[in-house]
Amino acid sequence: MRALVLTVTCLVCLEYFSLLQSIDISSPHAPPIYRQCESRGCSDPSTGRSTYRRHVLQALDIDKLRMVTAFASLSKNSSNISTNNSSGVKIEGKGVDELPQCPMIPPGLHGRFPVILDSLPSMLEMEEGETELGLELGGVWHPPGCKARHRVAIIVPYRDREPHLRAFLHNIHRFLQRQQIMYGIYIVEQVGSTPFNRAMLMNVGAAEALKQHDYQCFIFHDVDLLPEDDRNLYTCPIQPRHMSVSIDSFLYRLPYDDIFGGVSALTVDQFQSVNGFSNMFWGWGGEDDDMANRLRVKKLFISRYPANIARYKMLKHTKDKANPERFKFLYSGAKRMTKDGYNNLKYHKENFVLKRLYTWILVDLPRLKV
Ligand code: BGN
Repeated sequence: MRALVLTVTCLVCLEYFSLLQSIDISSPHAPPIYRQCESRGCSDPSTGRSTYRRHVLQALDIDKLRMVTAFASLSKNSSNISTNNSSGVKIEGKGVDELPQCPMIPPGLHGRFPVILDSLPSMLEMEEGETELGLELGGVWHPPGCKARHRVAIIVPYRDREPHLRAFLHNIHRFLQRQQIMYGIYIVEQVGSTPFNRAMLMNVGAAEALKQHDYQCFIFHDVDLLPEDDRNLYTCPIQPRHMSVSIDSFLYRLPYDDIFGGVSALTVDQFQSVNGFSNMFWGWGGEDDDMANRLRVKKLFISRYPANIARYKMLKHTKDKANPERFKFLYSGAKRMTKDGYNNLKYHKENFVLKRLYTWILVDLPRLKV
């Protein structure tokens, strides 16, 4: 039996590594949306050869992914470690720290899945059905049966978009739970009718989330974007990651190389090293570009999943008024970086509620001088 398990594991590993190899020779003739450009450019000037790369998750199909994890748990069981962890079965009486780590590749992923937008329940109905999700107050969740590899705060700047919030909550919890991460959802709402300050709300969300839990990773998330593929893991890699690569309303194409808006991931350390977001962008536009500039100053690079995985649906809404001052603040951004951001953040917390599906933070934002 042992020999059989060993042979099968070896075969699976061989297949896995051959897939890893195959990502380097991905066809340059693939449609552009399937290709990823390396940071130094799309072609090598000396040879003229394309330097496009594909990502390993793109090369693996979902059934192979399942096979790898199924065999991993089979070999674990056969070596008498009786922790039925990757199946999502709760191990009674064990604290999170005593549990084995969740598998590297979550076993319950679906790949592309249908986003639910029709016949959404009311907020009350959703809250009542929460028991099915097994959330802690504040919309916090730990995977049952294993210790999460990632502790992630999902931070959502928000104002006056209740239908979007319902659609977001209805889809996002199930999506995140299939990824077996520990997460909390933070809806940061701006009071009043002064121009929306998305970036400052994200700074507030980061500050408040860190007061609640020992997070490692922030995902900054627009409420109107819904992921379509759960291989788009909500974790923080070594480099910052722009998550919303291909959006239906942009015809599933990246508008420009440095875009960092929509949904983006930064480790807590990366976020702190760039002093968070600028607080100066009131109204639509520019704050994400300013963050991209901050990352460049700190020699961090924007990484991305391939476009066929990092796919999103955008919910319909009227466009906010663009901020006429965004160009000015964008050009002078790098100079202000050390004094405009997380370290000079001020806000008046009007309300803070650990709701069943999320943590709600209502804030009044002052205009800050730098
Ligand atoms: C850009 C905006 C981004 C926005 C994307 C996608 C600006 C700055 C002008 C130089 N940038 O144009 O903030 O995320 O569009 O909508 O407006």
